[in-house]
Amino acid sequence: MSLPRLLTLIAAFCLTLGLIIGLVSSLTGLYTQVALSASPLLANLLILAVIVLLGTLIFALFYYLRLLQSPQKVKGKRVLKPKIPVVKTEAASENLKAIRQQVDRIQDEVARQALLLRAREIEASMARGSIRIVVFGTGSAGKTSAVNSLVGRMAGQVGAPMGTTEVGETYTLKLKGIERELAITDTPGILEVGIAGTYREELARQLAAQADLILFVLDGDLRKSEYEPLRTLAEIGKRSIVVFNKVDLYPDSDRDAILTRLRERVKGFVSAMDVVAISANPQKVVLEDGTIFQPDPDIMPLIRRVAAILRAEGEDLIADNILLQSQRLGEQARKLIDLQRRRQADKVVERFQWIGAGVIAVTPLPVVDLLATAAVNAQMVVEIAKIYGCELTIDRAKELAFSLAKTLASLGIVEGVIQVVSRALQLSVAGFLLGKAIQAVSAAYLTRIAGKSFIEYFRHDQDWGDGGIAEVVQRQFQLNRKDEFVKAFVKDAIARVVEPLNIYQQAPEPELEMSAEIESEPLYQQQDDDWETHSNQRNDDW
Ligand SMILES: Nc1nc2c(ncn2[C@@H]2O[C@H](COP(=O)(O)OP(=O)(O)O)[C@@H](O)[C@H]2O)c(=O)[nH]1
Ligand SMILES: [Mg+2]
Repeated sequence: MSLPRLLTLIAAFCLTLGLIIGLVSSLTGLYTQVALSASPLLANLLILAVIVLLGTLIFALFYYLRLLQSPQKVKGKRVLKPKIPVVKTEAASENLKAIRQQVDRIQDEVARQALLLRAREIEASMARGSIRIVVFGTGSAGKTSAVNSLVGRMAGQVGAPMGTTEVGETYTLKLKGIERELAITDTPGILEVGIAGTYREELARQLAAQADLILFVLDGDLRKSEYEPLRTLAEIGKRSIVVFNKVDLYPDSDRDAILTRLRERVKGFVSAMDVVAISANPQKVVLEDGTIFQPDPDIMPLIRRVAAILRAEGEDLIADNILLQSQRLGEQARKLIDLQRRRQADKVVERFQWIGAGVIAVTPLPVVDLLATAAVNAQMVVEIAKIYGCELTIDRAKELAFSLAKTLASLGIVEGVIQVVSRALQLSVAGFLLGKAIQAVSAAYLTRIAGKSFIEYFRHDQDWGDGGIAEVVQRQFQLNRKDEFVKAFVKDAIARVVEPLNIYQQAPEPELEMSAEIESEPLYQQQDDDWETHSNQRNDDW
């Protein structure tokens, strides 16, 4: 506390004390005088009255002081400007900031621009602050009619054939008691025939996914094709009002029965209150005297429900939606980056698989288990890691490569690969080259499995997941052993590895004869035996 403030406090305290002492002494004097001149009872009453008066004065003083200090609090909630919940919008802003940073890493220019555009749109809607209502539902259910009635003028063309509304059209309107402006978007319907309809349906779905509030228009009982999108929208966190339109076509009892059934069907994701019945553009009726009468639209149940929801939850709906949009965009950016990285990493794996095959082709290995070690190249691990933004030392890469090679051997995958490859090669490779070719192509295949496993590892922030390294490697082996893939792979391998071997075999160089000796043994059979002993031994080690 500052010195002047302390001095003021002391002075105020002394003054108050002086006043109290003065007051008490004058009250005592007064009391004595009245008690002596009149009666002691009267003196007591007088003192009581003075004390009550003083108490009231002090209470009034404190009350007004408080009023002066916090005028907003006392005036009540109504005077406060509507404010979007801060935490959610801040989270959304953080997401958008992170997205901008991620976007820089996306090489595909078109995808990058699309993401940036969407981020700007989200920011703009954050700044604008209007509530976005999207009218969605089956074609010809009466979406455009509902929008027209809501907007109070002929905002769009209303017609019987499906597909009148080409693109999402937006109108702005104000509702009594709602401060924010409402932007209401009419969409093309779902369930339209033909390709153009499918495109429009996709557009409608996108618009619905961006809404703060959805008016899901039906013209009867809920069909399966309507149920699915309605539930999906609820699952992604969208608030929907189910609007049962064209009720003028039904007798009251049927209308009530349909309404009850609708509420029953959407139970669990749309509350009963949010299912309303309207007639947006009722049919003309011919009266008994032959005159034609056009009934007025009846959309009050819808207006009342929209107003009630927006009053109670409008701010939350906006904030939730902005957060959801930014999260979805973030997800999209992450997927794009993942796809891009995976393509780059696949290229690395492909390069190393043929390098490995080439090396083994000219120098086959005497022991089959060594194949795994030879196939998992530490340099490949370093390069994949780099694509995923991790700088690995070559020693760490060697460690990782070794543990993966050990896993390949211990799980029987080396043997499995040799079987797959030899079956595929037997038909197309000449007998004397078969052993060499099997080893070379198997090395390529093992490199591929190892590489793909490392991609999974780095994709998940250097984590092998709950099942550990073994599960990842097994899965990659299973994924890569599909018939069509093996055929294509072996065909490629023959062109890249075996055919050059053939040419080379026709003009052998003296120093390479050693490897020919190894190869002359029935390599595949022998490797089978080797595998048994080695794998058993390894299983014990683990
Ligand atoms: N009887 C009746 N017909 C309606 C009602 N609302 C719309 N319609 C008719 O349904 C057809 C399709 O309406 P429209 O608003 O274009 O449907 P949208 O394709 O969902 O936009 C038109 O012929 C409308 O006149 C209604 O409340 N009652
Ligand atoms: Mg329409």
